[in-house]
Amino acid sequence: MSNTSTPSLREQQHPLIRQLADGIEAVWHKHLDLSPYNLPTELGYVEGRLEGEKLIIENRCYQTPQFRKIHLELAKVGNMLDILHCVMFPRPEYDLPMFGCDLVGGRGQISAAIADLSPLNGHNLPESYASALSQIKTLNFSQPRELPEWGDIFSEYCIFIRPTSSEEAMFLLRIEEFLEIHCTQAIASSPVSSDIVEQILKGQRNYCTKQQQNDKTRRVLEKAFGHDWAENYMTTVLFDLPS
Ligand code: 18B
Repeated sequence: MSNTSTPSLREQQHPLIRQLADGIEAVWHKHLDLSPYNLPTELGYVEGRLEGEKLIIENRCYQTPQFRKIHLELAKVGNMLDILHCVMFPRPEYDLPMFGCDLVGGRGQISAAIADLSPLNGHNLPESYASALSQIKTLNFSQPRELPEWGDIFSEYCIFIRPTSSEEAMFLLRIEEFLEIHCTQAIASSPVSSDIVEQILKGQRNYCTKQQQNDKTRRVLEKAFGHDWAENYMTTVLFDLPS
C-alpha cells in the first residue's frame, strides 16, 4: 500500500481531524477492496514554508473496483493550520456521486467543516442515495456557513459549518454515516452504458473545475510553494480529471 507507515502527522493534529482520518479509513477498510494508487512520488509527502512556518502535506491514496481514486490528505502549517481533505472519485463507468470532505482548523478550533455526497448530473442524487439519505436524521448545527459561489456543485445534504466543540462528535458521526451509505451503495452498483459514461465524465469535469476555483485552498498552497506548483497540485492531485 502506498503509505502504511506510522501515521505521524495525524497524531499532531486537531483531535477532530485525527478522529475523522481514522474513521474514514476504517469505513474504507471495512467495505472496499483497496489497492494502492500511486501519486507522483514527489507529491506523496511534501514540505514547504508558509510565513516562516513549516507546511507539511501527507497523502494516502487508494483505488478500488468502483473508485478510480480515493484520496485522504492531511496538511499542517506550523501550529497555525490543520487541514483534512478527502475526495472519492468514482470510475466514470459507475453512476455514483462524489464524496468530498474538508476540515480546516487553527489554534484548537475548527473553522470550516464541510462534507457532501455531490450529484454529478445537475442536482439529483441517484434514487438509492436519495432514499438512504432521506432516512437519516436531520441535524442542526449552531453555526452554519455560507457556501461560496462555486459551491453550486453540492447537494441538499451538504453540511458546511463551524462546529462548536460539543458539535464535533455529531459531525464525525454524520460523515461516517455518509461513508457507510456511499460504500455500501457503491459496491452494490453496476456499470452503466457508454453514452452515460460521457455524461458522468462531464459531471466530474464540472465538479473538479468548480473545486479548482477555491481561492482559499489555492492561496495557502501558493504562499508556500508558488503559483505554478499550486496550479499543478490543484489540477493533478486534489482535483484531477479522469483521462
Ligand atoms: N479550504 N483545503 O483541502 N475543499 O478540498 N473548503 C478552506 O475557515 C485547504 C475541498 C471547501 O468560504 C479554507 O474559511 C487546503 C473539498 C469550502 O470561500 C482553507 C487544502 C471540499 C470552503 C482551505 C484543502 C472543499 C473551504 C478556508 C489542501 C468540499 C469554504 C477556511 C490540503 C467537498 C470556501 C475557513 C469559502 C475552505 C484550505 C470545500 C484555508 C490548503 C473536497 C466550500
